[in-house]
Amino acid sequence: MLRRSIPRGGWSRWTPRLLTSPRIFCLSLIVLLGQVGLLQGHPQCLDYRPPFQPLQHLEFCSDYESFGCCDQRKDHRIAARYWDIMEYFDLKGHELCGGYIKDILCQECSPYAAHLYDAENPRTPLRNLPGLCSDYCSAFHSNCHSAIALLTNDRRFQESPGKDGTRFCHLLNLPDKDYCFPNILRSDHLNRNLGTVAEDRRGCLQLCLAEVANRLRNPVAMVHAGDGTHRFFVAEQVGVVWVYLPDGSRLEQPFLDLKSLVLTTPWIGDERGFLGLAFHPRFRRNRKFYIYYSCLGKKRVEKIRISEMKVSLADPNKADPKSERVILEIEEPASNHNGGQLLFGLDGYMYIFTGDGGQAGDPFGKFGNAQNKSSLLGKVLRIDVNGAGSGGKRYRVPMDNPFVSEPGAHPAIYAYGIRNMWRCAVDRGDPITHQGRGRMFCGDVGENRFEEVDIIVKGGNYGWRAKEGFECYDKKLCQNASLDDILPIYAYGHAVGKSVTGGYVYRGCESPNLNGLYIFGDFMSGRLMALQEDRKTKKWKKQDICLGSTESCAFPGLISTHSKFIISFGEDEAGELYFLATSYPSAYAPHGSIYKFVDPSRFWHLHSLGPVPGESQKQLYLQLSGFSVSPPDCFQNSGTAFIHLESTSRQMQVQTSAGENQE
Ligand SMILES: [Ca+2]
Ligand SMILES: [Ca+2]
Repeated sequence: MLRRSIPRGGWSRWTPRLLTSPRIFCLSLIVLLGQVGLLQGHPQCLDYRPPFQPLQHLEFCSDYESFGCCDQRKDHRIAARYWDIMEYFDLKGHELCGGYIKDILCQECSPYAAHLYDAENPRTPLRNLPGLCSDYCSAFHSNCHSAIALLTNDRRFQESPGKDGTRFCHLLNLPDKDYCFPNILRSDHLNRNLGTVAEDRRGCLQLCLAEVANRLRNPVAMVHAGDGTHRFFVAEQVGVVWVYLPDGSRLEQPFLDLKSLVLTTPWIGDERGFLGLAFHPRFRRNRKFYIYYSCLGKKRVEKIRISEMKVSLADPNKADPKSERVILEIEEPASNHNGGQLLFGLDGYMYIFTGDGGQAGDPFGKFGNAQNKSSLLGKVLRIDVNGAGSGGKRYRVPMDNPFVSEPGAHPAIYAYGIRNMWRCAVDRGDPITHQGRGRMFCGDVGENRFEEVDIIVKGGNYGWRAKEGFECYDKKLCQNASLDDILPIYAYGHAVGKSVTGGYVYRGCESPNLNGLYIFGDFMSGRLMALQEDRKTKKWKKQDICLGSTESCAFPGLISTHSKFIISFGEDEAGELYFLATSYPSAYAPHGSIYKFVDPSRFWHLHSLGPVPGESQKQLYLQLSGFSVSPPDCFQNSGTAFIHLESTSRQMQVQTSAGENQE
């Protein structure tokens, strides 16, 4: 099958024929990519950048010209390598192996190259062959094992016995079966159950949803100003913030448009962009709010920037575009892991959650950024925005920050050992007892095995890169006795989901059964989950959230499915809980929606309250679904909800914690 020294020109006549079978294969790949590949989240290139659309047509790896990791130059390089290899083949070999070799070489252009070549796992060297699924690998090996020596210099592959592909395919095996080639293109099992939890297991929390907004471009944050207006502000990754009024309508003009400053691309997997927004605790008085976004600095250095802005004096629904005052900028060594959460604690200080800087395995410096207290990356920072610091700093470091007197440590650090916390929230506390008030919950996205949920405490070391979830990641650092890290309250493996999105502890008054549950999700799998604390054992128990498995979700206005990719969670001023998701996670694609959680069981609570016959029962339910109950009707702190009954013109007072008392 192999032969030597075939003049290159001789192959041109073969080209049409020998590409016939690969062409069919390629066509099916294109179809698959169109249907599924783009819907899979978290694609990444070998350089940790998001995949992109090449500016010019790709002649060789043309399957990846609409979305992938190769430009024309790289495509030419791969084509040249292909032809070099094919010079060793005769006609039969060409027909048998041409397609395989092309497929394998072109995986560098796959939008999932980082997964296929194991770049995501720095404990293993970068593969020089992509991860192949076992069936495909066996077929390749049995037909074309002589090609292996031409594709790689790695001696382990060459030493594998000629006829038996088991060892070879074992070496090419990827621990995550979703990511091997060609499964990566067909892996639609997550998409198929778009947002619905497939299993309705016992103990599954049954909730319904109401879609309150849609057509948003990767909505990353939904926050309220805490000013009593019950407006909410929704930020899109591209850098636009919209105002929604309590009646659910959106103002035509954006609150803020920073598109020209914000660094992002339309490519799925781009973690850069407008990432966070928080209002000053005294916003009503000082009109200040804070933003967190990616931008380009001098010499095209990528940075994250945290700025203060003010709302316009003339229009409370518009930011003053000239008011930006940069508080902090941090250089980003890679385009992934840029953190993005901003929030104010009950202490009035601003908390900033940065990522570890990027690439994989926190490779920077001697032991990574997250464990390095001289770096601001991989940290929770705490600053006082109400004062100026030394050296022209536009913030003050609180005197009781944990590392202010540690030599070499940055005084703004509040907690460390963080990989890439994506979405954190402060617990408002139980509406009556105030239990839990002030706790800060975060989801910390894992490397390639575990996703975790943490409660942030002052001075805490959250373990990364020594640990991922409860397990050691960097063995040497992990065994260091001085690590003294804080374990997550909950962690889950990648069979459940591959990118945690932190949520909120529910403290609203419309769904009293949810009080105290920490509700969060997974960006990749679209799963919604809840954690409940056992206050005796201090352990947190997970419950899955099932949607639409009760008849209640059939009420008009309620739904039981959602777009898959859960980007963020949000709370309105009254404490009702929402999440933000999209069916196509590109910063420019207007496929994002906001969903409100509705607990259908509260219907039964109220049903038991008294005589609400027939049709008015439904009316009552609909009102409770949040459509007619305007937030000011719900007095969070008094522990009671006043619900106006349209059908009976009667006021009801319901105790929020149990729903047993009434007036
Ligand atoms: Ca980064
Ligand atoms: Ca951790």
